[in-house]
Amino acid sequence: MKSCSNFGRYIVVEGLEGSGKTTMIGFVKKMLIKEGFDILTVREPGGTPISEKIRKLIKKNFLEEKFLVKTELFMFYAARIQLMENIILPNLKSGKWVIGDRNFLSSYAYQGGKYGVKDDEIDKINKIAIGKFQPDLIIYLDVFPEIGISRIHERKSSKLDRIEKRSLDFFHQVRNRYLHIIKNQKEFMIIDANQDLSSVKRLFQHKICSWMKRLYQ
Ligand code: T5A
Repeated sequence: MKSCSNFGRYIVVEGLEGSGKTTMIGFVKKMLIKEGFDILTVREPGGTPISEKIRKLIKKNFLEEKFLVKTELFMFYAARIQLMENIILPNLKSGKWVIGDRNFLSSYAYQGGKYGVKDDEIDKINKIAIGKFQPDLIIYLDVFPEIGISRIHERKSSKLDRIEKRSLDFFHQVRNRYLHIIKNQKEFMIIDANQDLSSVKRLFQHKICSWMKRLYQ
């Protein structure tokens, strides 16, 4: 893919709830548009009519039936396939830059681990869904679950979705998974997102700019 010089670039931002992904993506989108880039932003799960329907279903609280982790995994991947095939890949092919709020690393972090699906099983699904496709850059916003979740509480007060209602232990496990699996990615950066908003923005801008300088050297 990278051998085709007219392809766009795909940057993925990952992190726990309240790590500031959406905020940082909005910020960097504005910054890159000012620099003359054609930017598309997408979120997962979501971004197409079918994927948005799957998103609603995944977030809904079901009292009458247990939501199994394997079901979740397949639903996230179903939404991802729709988004990749119908939106992300065509836009990259036309030269646009795409910034994604989450991608496959979220599945490894949230649906994998001790109580989830084994990594080698996720690998198989991942291969069927997206093959060898890799983002050009993954930025992980590292926040302590206590801080991230308290930001979400402040924002939404009482209305938390099914996943946000999980225990702090669950989010600690997700954070540990992220910190472990990100190191196997080709091009990644970790940003300390526990700091105040303007400090995180400064760090984010600095990291993106230094990556872009390397890209165009
Ligand atoms: N999921 C997703 C899986 O389990 N597996 C998968 O494969 C995929 C793709 C998605 C859910 O699905 C799960 C993970 C999630 O539980 P979502 O609603 O899209 O659900 O949730 P998130 O992606 O986590 O989005 P959030 O909006 O919850 O978090 P963000 O985007 O990281 O945070 P943001 O930018 O919206 O900020 C939250 C609040 O914090 C403030 C912001 O102003 C905002 O109010 N804030 C800060 N405040 C102080 N200091 C800072 N540095 C701040 N940064 C942000």
